[in-house]
Amino acid sequence: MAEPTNPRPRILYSAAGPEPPFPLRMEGTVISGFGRGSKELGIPTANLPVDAAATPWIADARSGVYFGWASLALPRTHPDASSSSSPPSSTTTTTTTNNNTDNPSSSSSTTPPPSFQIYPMVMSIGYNPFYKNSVRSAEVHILQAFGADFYDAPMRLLILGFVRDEKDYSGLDALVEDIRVDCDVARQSLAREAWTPAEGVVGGGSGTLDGSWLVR
Ligand code: ADP
Ligand code: RBF
Ligand code: MG
Repeated sequence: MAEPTNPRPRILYSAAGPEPPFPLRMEGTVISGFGRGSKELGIPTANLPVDAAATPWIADARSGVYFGWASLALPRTHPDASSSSSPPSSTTTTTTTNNNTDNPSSSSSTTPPPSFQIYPMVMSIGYNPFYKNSVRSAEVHILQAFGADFYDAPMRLLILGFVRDEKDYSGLDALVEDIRVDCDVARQSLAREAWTPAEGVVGGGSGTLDGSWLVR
């Protein structure tokens, strides 16, 4: 394919920041999806349960592609887990055996829960017409490579905008090509100051968006 083909705009909405009804929030634990090999296509998607009791707005939400920020509380053993909030444990075991005397906030041997880290994301909410699903799914592609899976991790989403309606395609290549463009749209739209959280974004970058709910 020699032509630059896809004429879709890469930056959506005003530089001034998200517009109502956004931001929308969603949270849950990462579950197994349909097992269709999204990972092999280079677009793994972390699935969340679609639960109108926990996420009231979702029942009326337009099906389609959205973008925003995801936060993950990765277990300490995960290769991409944050190291800033806790000292390395495996290399400092020479003289101490599980004592917490240097940590006044910890009264037992339990370690504090992992902290949330923020990543840019693009997601689909809908029936995936290419696969003709009968139940609605919510799946999030985080715009970063991970060293390991993170099933069962707590995930929060701050959804900031709508990209497009979901579509059917004549083949998998066309679907994947459109998702690649969605990723580009998300990345470029989120890169602006008013669209970037003030704190907690993995790999740096900070803006003026209130992303405090993602990390608390
Ligand atoms: P499933 O059908 O179980 O959702 P996928 O092929 O969509 O399988 O892979 C999803 C899993 O891949 C996620 O649950 C997560 O553990 C892992 N994963 C690794 N990298 C990413 C990423 N960048 N975005 C989303 N999930 C990722
Ligand atoms: N599935 C569809 O059937 N139609 C779509 O338009 C569509 N768009 C998607 C956009 C994004 C950003 C993502 C992450 C997924 C999308 N999907 C869509 C879901 C896709 O079919 C699913 O992730 C498959 O598992 C990919 O193999
Ligand atoms: Mg998935």
